[in-house]
Amino acid sequence: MLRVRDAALAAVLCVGVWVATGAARKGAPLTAPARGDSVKVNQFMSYDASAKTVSIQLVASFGSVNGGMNFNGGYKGNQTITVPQGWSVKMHFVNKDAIPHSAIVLPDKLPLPMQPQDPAIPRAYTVDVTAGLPTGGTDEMSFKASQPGKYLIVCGVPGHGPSGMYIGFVVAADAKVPSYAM
Ligand SMILES: [Cu+2]
Repeated sequence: MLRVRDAALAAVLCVGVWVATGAARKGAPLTAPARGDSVKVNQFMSYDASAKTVSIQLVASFGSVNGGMNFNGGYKGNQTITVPQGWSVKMHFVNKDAIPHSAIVLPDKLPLPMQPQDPAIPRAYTVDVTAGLPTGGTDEMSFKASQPGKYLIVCGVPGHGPSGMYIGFVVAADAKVPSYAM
């Protein structure tokens, strides 16, 4: 008897929560969440609009696409991350491949250099850009998206960029929030 009543009570509570969250969602503005609210764009990106910070997971070799020469499964620019001008970017790099990889932000200009030297945005590169980070290696890039323009996130290990290991990165003056096109 008690069990049945508990189940009924749980059902009532569930409906109550469902109605409450539905109502809250309906009334919440889409572009201006409260301070500290993290908005998840996809499995690789979330942001805080009031703090103007975006957090990006950059997985070198996310699956076997392009022979593992990819970031988050993207290669040859077929994914594009867009960040509003003036926002702070935190990019968490991890290498899931059996061979070393790294990351560096370069101007959107092809052909890519065989061995990238300087980043297009200050501090927008991982440690060991040329040698690459080993399997399981991680690093965090923190930089400001100050200069609007089109860039590429490229692997800095010699030959990997020209082999297609790059995705698009845009700093947009007219974007309100970050986005991730794939
Ligand atoms: Cu690489």
